[in-house]
This record gives sequence, C-alpha cells and structure tokens, in this order.
Amino acid sequence: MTLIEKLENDERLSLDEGIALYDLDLFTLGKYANQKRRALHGDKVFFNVNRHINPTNICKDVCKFCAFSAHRKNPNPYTMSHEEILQAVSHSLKEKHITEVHIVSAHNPHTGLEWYLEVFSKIKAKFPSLHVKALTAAEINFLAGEYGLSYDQVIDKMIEHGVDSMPGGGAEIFDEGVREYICKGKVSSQQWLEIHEKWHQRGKESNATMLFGHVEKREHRIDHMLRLRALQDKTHGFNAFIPLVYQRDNNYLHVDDFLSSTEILKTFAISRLMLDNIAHIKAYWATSTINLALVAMEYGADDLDGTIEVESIQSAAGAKSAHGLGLQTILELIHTSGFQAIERDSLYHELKHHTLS
Ligand code: V47
Repeated sequence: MTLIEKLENDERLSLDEGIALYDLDLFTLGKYANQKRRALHGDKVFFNVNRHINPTNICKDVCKFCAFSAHRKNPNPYTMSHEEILQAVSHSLKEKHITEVHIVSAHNPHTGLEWYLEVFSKIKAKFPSLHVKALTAAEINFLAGEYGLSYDQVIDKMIEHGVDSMPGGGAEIFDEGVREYICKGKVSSQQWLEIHEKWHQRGKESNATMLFGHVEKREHRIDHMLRLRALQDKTHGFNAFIPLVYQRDNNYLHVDDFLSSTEILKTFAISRLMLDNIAHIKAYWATSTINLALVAMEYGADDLDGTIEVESIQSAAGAKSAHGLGLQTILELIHTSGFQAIERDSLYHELKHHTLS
C-alpha cells in the first residue's frame, strides 16, 4: 500500500512512513492532517485561561538550549517565596479568572524538597477549585535523586500535596545521541517515559512535549512521537502533544539555521497523523508565534494552550511571549481565523463556547 493510500484509509504509520511524510508537499500533508483534526474536533480551537509561574531559575542541570536557568548568560538568579507565588495566583484568579496554574521550575538544589511541595498544598488550601499542573518529569527525576526518593514516592507526595496533572516538559528529544549533546545529565528518555507511566497508572493525566528545530533530524522527531505513541497505547494518559519550536537566543546551542514556517507546519501536521491515540495537538503560541499557531489550526493542531499571563522560559530565549495574551485577543484571533473558540479546563472538559461580543 502506498503512503497516500495509507493516509486515505487512516492507517497507522511506521517510522519510515513518518519520515517520508516530510517529503509530501505542505498542502497534501495539510489536507490529511486537517481531515483528521476536523474528524476529531470539527472547527473547535481549545484554549484555557491559565497562568504560568516559574518560581526559581536556579538550576543544577545545564541544558545547552536553556536561556532561563541562572547561569553565565542569565546572571539574575531568583527564587520566589511561597507568599509571592500565592499572591501571583490570587491576583490572576481575581483579575483574570484563571482555572489553572502551571508551575514549572528549574532544578534548584538549595530550597529543599518541602519548598517544592508545600506551595502546592498552600495553593490548594486557599484556592481549592484551581487546577494545579506542576512538576515535569525532569523535575521529578531531580527531586528523587537529590533527596534519595523513588519516583513512586515523589509522585505520591505530589498527589498528596494537591498536584492535579503533570505538564509535558523535559521530554526534549528522546534520541539518546541528540539528548546527550543538548542536555547531558538530565532525566533520560527512558526515565521520562517511566515517570509518566507511573503517573498515568494512578489514573492521572499529563502532556508530552517535543523540543524541535535545533540539532535534531526529522527521523528523531518521528522516533520521539513513536515512543510516546507506544506508551499511550499502554496507559491512555496523555491529553496533548506539544511540539515546542526551539528559540535560539542567549543559550549555548549556537544553532544558525532557523526552521522555516513550512517545516514547523509540516511537523504539526505529521504529529496529528502519527499520534493517532493522543486527542490534542497543542500549538503552544509562545514558541510558534500566535500567527503561525493559528495557521497550525488548519494543519492538524487544535489547541493554543492559554492566556499564560507571564512567561519566562521561552521569552528568555527570544520568544515575544513574556506578557501573555488577553482573553479578548485570543477570542478575536480564533474567530477571525474561522474557528469556534472553546474555553476548556486543564483536562479538556469544555467550559464555555465563546461568541464574540
Ligand atoms: O522542557 C527550554 C522548553 C520546556 C527552550 O504541558 C525551550 O501544557 C524553546 O513544559 N526554546 C518547559 N523551548 C515548558 C513546558 C510546557 C510548555 C507549555 C505547555 C506545557 C504543557 C508544558 O520549555 C522544556 C524545554 O523543552 N524550552 N528552552 C528554548 N530555548
């Protein structure tokens, strides 16, 4: 059967077929990805009203792509107090009516384990209806290693302290060779997958990211997707796949060739076609730009993440996303692009079908 016949019949695609998808022209690829996206979600574009908080930038690991951690290129180390974090959450709840707080930190060896965990309990105690999405598998691996705990113990403590779901960060690229080059010493691919599997085994949900557009090759992206697809067949715990477009400023990777928009759109489309068992493909506008994220909605993606409000990780590396997007702006952009704006909660339950006022 040819690749086009397989696409026509909506058949599962192999590694080689995934790589071959890149050789199709953008419009052919887009046609099949869009068909699949429309079959799943019609003309809905999902987003949530959320706030990202990155409580510390002091990090034990040195990932070459990172401009956020306080190292030689970012000489302003900070660690927020719990009071500051609670104030930020409280402000966003009152002013923006957020439904989710997304908390991702660096791997700070000075704070102690309780600093990480107690803030979740405090948020839950004060704002019980707020969804806490926190701690990437990379952070869990760091906390387990630093404090002599097993992954099971860290995960159980997270749940005990009120974490509702896990974000998808730290996955980067699973290929061991690329990983060794871009983030040596950080959570391994196998460990990342093991941690998410354990999380899913507790009936909890998570996301999965892929950092692309640096030194990886197309086959590494497809391999990454297939490792996620295999785990999802077992656990069904991933809600969204999030291809993160690499931002190149202020870090140690020194990548000169920036990805073309065509390559980025192809990667969204291929994600939709390869990941037949993950419901949502998120075009995280902080790394793709909001305009390309909206175009990606025609190429397989269906989710924009959210309002974000304050963004530090990607903006440190050059993304123009530091101040988030207002709700009204997101709504207008979705509507003028010809889609229906669906405000969702963190687990993709639909909260509100917005019309333009
Ligand atoms: O894993 C770091 C990435 C991630 C750069 O689960 C960079 O809903 C681009 O976890 N260029 C953390 N990306 C962010 C994250 C996330 C983001 C949005 C949504 C969700 C979700 C999770 O940020 C890291 C890393 O891959 N990152 N540096 C950079 N230069």
